[in-house]
This record gives sequence, structure tokens and C-alpha cells, in this order.
Amino acid sequence: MQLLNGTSIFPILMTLFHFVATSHVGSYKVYIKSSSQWRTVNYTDPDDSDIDQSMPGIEKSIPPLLSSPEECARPCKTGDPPKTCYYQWTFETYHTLGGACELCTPTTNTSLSSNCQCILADGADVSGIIVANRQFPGPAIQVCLGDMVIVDVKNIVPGNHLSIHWHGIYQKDWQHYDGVPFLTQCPISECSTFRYQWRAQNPGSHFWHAHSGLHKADGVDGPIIIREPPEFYPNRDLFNHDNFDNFIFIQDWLHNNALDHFPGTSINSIGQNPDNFLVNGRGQWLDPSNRKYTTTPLAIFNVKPGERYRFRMINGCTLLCPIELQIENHNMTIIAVDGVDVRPEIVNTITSFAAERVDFVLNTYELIGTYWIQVRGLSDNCTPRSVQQHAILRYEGSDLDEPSSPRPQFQSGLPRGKVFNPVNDVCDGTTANVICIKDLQNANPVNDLIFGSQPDMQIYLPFFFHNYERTDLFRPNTYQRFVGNFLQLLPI
Ligand SMILES: [Cu+2]
Repeated sequence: MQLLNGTSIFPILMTLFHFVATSHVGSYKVYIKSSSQWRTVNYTDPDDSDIDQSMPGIEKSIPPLLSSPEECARPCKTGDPPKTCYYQWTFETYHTLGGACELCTPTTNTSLSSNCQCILADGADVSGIIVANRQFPGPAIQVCLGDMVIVDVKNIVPGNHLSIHWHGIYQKDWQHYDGVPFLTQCPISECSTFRYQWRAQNPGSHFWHAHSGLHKADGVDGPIIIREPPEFYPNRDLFNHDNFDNFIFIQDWLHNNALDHFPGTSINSIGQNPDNFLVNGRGQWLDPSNRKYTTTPLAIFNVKPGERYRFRMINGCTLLCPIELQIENHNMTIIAVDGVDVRPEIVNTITSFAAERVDFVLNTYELIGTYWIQVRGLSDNCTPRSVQQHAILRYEGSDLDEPSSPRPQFQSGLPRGKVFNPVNDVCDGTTANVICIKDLQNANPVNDLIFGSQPDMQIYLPFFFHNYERTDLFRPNTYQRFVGNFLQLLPI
């Protein structure tokens, strides 16, 4: 067909037909916490092959168009179709300083993957830890909001069931993958594989961990970071780097298995006091017998001078001690807490409890050099024993591997300055140099209904500590464990 001006209409029709035939409009939902509403995000996917309508939320799955962990850790752009991010994790019992450490030393901070199966931790010889893919901390999930996350968890931990919980992740329509054994799933038995799948519906810094037994304390956790296109960050003007290896994943660490601390009938040495902390799976340990540090490498964060970096601190601890974090000569601008953007607050110390996440901006405006990062354990369970760890911030151009200033000691450590979320502060505004979590303001407009004077529902969860006497525990012809009345009702 010829038009009057001599051009053919066929190419136009063919182009339209081609577009209709090979692209499709999709959508997914994300949750906006401040407005407490779901938002639908539309996208156009140029490739509509292999659409499987039988699996809600997975637009393409036969054969699955899967993306690797490295492909999914990418800058997020508005309008881009979501990816289906595939992870394959094998959990097994493992050993620090094992045979692999004669072959290589792990070098990456990102934990997306590893080419070295050596786990050094703090240089103490610990057997019976549980690891995924022989990485420590466990492999990171770094995706964009709206991505589909699929994790095949293979359990080859001898004699152990396992389940994985995705801490901080909303799972509307995916609640069966929340990882609570006997509630949302049967735990994964030894030598079997379970497929977790969920949509990344809320942004921020989160983490995953075992929800079975005491496995989390034995090392089963790792970071989850869900990014957004930069224009959605209310604090976007404060930072110009959001690197894939700029997370500070802090774990508490026992030099024996968590089960060795399980109270009751099996051992005498009970208690949940950590021996040490680790930063991104690394650290050193001060041996009290000879007052010497182990020689394992500390975590190093490399930065360029004159830049503004977003860091994501994830408290992956399990045991009793809250922790505080300082960076020598640098303040930190808090911009998000537990995945929620907040109005910026400049502090010198960040205090956190297990499972809390704090995103902050670090300005590298100091002299080119190498600086200490200090992590100290608080409360009666850590302070008297001076449980702490160090890491290193290294500017490009510095020729020092370790800071020239003395290593900060527990008592005479880095100055606390302005403290975020101090332990046991009453937060009534009378303490100087303190900002409490209740003082933070959401960076986005907040739905007033959230602040209604009457809650929609009140739920009371009673919990308590049960003290037991040895005479109760070891009464002849009874087989009581430590927990007292609740389990006494059970046939054990
Ligand atoms: Cu959790």
C-alpha cells in the first residue's frame, strides 16, 4: 500500500505489530510505609516470551529467565522491568581456619559470591559453625525494588532441620515463605531443598537469618539490600555513592557452638555472652592469656577522598549485648532506620540492638589517611569483659594498611560525641548530646492515621525469664528441662 506522499504504511504497521507481539506491560506492588499504602508500579518489558500465568508474581518462568546475584546487584532505574533473581545456597557445618585457608584468603566485602572457601572470622579455631556456600557472613541479596527473589536452600547440615527468615521483608502474597518452622512451613530436613520466593516489596537495608534452633548464633545470616531508583530517595542529595560493598554487617561471635550455651541439663556453662564481634565476618581477638591479638585481617572499607558514601549498618547479632559504632574523626549522618528514610541527623555514635539497621552517610572530607572503626558491646554482658571489634576506613592515596593512631581500647576508645539511641536513656530530652529513636522524623509525609490516639487493636505478648533450681531439674524419676511450667506440660 502506498500513501500519497510515497511512503509505505506497512513498515509502520509492522513496527506496531512487532511492539505488540514482543513486549508486555506488567506491574507489581510496593509498600510505602510512611503512607501505609501500596503503590502499583507499571513497567514495559520488551520481551514477553515465556509468560507463565500459572505462577502469580512470576511473569516469566518457563524456562525461567533468571538473573544471577551479580546481575541483580545493579543501579535501579525507573521503568525498568523487574528481574527474577536466583540464588542457590547450600548450608553445611564448617570450620574456621580450615583446609581452604591454606589455599586462599577471602578478599571481597560484597558477599555476592566468593572464590575462596576459607573462613577466618576472628582467628579463633571454631568448629561446627553453619555456613551457606562456604561464605561468611552468608551470601548477600542485593536487588531493586520490585524484583522477584528466588532462593533454593539446600540443607546438608547433619541431623539438623533448617529454615530461613527474611527479616524486614514484607511478604504480601508470599507469606508462606516467612521461614518460621511449623508455622509457615515445615523446616527443611537434612538432604533436602526448599525454594523460597518473594517479591521485593519494600526498600531498605534488611537481612536474612536462620529461624530454626540456635542456628543464627552459629553464623546463619546475611544482608538483604533493596534499592530504589535514586529519585525516590528523599535524602538523595546527601550522598553520591551507594556501593554494593558498603555495608557493615555486624555479628556477635561465640568460640564454641551456641548449643554449648543452651541452659538446662546438658552443660554447666550457660549464658549468652558473646566472645567477640565480627564486622563483615572479620576481626581479631585479644587473647586474655597473652594479651595478644590474633593476626586475621580486619574488615577494610576503601573510599576516595572528598566523596559522600551511603553506608548500611546491619546489626546481625543474636546474643545479649547492644553495640555501638564509631568511626575515627568522622561523623555519620543517619538517613534511614530499619528500611525507612528519616530526616538526616548527624551523630558520632550509633547504638543498635540485634536486628536493627541504620543507614548513614559518611563524608570523606578528612585528611587522606587510614582511620579506625570501633564496635563496642554494651550492657553488663559485654562491658565488663571489654568485648569489642575493629575495622578500618582507608582513603585512596593512603599508604598505610593500619591507622597510625593507637588502636582504640574499650575504656579509652573513640569519643562518643553525639549518641544515637543510647542504652537506658529515658529519652525525655534532658540528656545532652543524645538523639533517641523516638526523636527521628520520617523523611516522607506520614499518614496521620498512624498517629491516631486509639490503636486499631491491642495485642499483649507475655514473656518472662524463668529461674530454675538444680533440685527441680534433677529430681529423681523426673526429666524436666530448664523451661519450667510450659514444657512440664509436654510429654518429654
Ligand atoms: Cu529477624
